[in-house]
Amino acid sequence: MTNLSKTLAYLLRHHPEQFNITLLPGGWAPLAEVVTQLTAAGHAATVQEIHAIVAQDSKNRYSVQSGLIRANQGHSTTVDLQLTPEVPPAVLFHGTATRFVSSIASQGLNSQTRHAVHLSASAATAESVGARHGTPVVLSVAAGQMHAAGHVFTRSQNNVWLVAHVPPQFITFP
Ligand code: HQG
Repeated sequence: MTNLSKTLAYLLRHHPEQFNITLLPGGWAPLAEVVTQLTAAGHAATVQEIHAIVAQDSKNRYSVQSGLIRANQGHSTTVDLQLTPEVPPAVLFHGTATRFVSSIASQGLNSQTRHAVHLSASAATAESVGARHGTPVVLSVAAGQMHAAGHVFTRSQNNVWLVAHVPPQFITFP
């Protein structure tokens, strides 16, 4: 990621207030305002550059529509993404690092600093997520059973499955 795209993620996911921006419902912000505030903060940007970042992002982290932009997921700032609950696949995957496994086995998966636990339909994607933290380990989550037990799942526009918490009894450790 370039510095501008990192700053964009920081603004949209973590600290919009540091750029004098208040996210609208759904986590949206006016694109023109984002460009103005990034530039005012010393991160010179144009609408065209932001469109290019959105289009080229390897993980499809952002959406733009009707002059608004948002991060699809990954927020730590309080946000209601207004996603519609969906029925998840029977099994989803979570990539983590080996050093977190004993804590996860006792507490389950917590959202930590983010607004939700991130799960993926692909074990390979989960492995690369886990590798960001250390030696990766891929956990299987019985999402279908969780859904049947009343846990609410949503799916971001870039296909990340989101849930508030995963109790340990729904996790299979390799
Ligand atoms: C772990 C990236 C101890 C959890 C990725 C993870 C993803 C626990 C870490 C997205 C725990 C949090 C999210 C517990 C959870 N005890 N550790 N009870 N419960 N953990 O970065 O899922 O590049 O906040 O396993 O690709 O790694 O930013 O979450 O290891 O999609 O777009 O606590 O971030 O996308 O780490 O990654 P994170 P994540 P971006």
